[in-house]
Amino acid sequence: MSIEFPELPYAIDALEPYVSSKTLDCHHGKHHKSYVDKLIPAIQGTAYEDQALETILSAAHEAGDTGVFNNAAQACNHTFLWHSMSPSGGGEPTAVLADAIIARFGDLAAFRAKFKTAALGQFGSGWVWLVRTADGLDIISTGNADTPLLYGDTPLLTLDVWEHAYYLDYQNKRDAYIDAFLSELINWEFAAQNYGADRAAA
Ligand code: MN3
Repeated sequence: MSIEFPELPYAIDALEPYVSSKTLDCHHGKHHKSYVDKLIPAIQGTAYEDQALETILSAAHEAGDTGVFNNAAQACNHTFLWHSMSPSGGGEPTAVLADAIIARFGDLAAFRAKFKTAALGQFGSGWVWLVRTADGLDIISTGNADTPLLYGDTPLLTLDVWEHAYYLDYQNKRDAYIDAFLSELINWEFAAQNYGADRAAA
């Protein structure tokens, strides 16, 4: 069995006051854990058992195996989310990623505005992503457990806009949660690593 419930990459209170320890305790310790806890018995003794999460979610999606897909994709999406935020986040991207942001969006303020519009515009539960496509950078939103990995895009970073991600701290003010992510938490270093890894592979 290759699937495990991962630790957070920082302390439970490290994102205070923008994401409280109460939220992280519930979001990581209960929501994320429950996706992993449901996935493990569902894949035991199946062809998925020893595969990587990314392989499982793609294969389950292809096979129309919705239960396995939802739990595998959500397990994957949440691990990616924790790394998309950092206690030393915010600020500006550097080097090649900064150039790519400017080339695609004009400037960082325009990137933030477009990301925020996408995050506010996602009706109901879902995710907003900065991705690298065949044509360059893009911002996309996906519903429920859906992930850009299904469409051949390379995720650079993501924000969870399910209500469970922000309701304890921001109630219905999704816009304030998005602003805090973009100005204080966004992990440009992680995005740059994903961008660079993709460039190296291309
Ligand atoms: Mn979530």
